[in-house]
Amino acid sequence: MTGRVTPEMMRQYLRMYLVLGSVNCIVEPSRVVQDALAGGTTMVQFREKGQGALVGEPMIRLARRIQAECRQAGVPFIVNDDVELALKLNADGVHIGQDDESAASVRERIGNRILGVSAHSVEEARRAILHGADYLGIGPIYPTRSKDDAKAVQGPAILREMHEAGIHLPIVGIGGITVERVEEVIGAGADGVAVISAVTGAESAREAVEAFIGKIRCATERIF
Ligand code: 3NM
Repeated sequence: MTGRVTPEMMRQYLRMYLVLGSVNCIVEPSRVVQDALAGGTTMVQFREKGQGALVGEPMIRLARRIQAECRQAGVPFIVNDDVELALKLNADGVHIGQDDESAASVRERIGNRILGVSAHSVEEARRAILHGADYLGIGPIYPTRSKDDAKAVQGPAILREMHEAGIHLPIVGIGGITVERVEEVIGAGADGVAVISAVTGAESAREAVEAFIGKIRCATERIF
């Protein structure tokens, strides 16, 4: 990437954002990614966390396989938390939470790569914007079983609250999002949905993503 991603481009990438690591998958994770990309996934985050997560070389090998799938599909590959890994792999971006290194310091280290920051309040969102975030991840919108240390469920109202507070950075909703909930999440102001289990736990990741894309398209057409 030559310059920083534009907000318009970022909103496109956020439409159907697949987040995953090996603990979320029953089959080979890069296979899930391949299927999900065939279904139209617009961005992928490698999030190797939780009990039984890979570390060291096996973790790096998996990251490379997933990255290769993303490259082939022309879809950005984002690394969760691990700035070292993102730089080592020349990933397209990094996603960080509030407990990780400060967004400003990550921005300095990653240059023009995409920077996503999880925010749970207007104050956290404002700080992330000041520190150079390209997008905000807001959640958990609904109850989730995919994150052990998830904060209290916020409901779609938090997305509306962000807009009303003048937060205009691209936003993705996360946490418990299913196809049935897409309309509510986009309707409340998210540019897209970030999903783990509704895709990784589906019998066909491709069909699951296709169903999401169909709903996202309908929901966004209604708004824009
Ligand atoms: N972050 P699922 S919720 C990775 O609230 C993650 O910031 C969250 O998984 C947050 O789609 C979450 O299976 C898990 O609910 C999302």
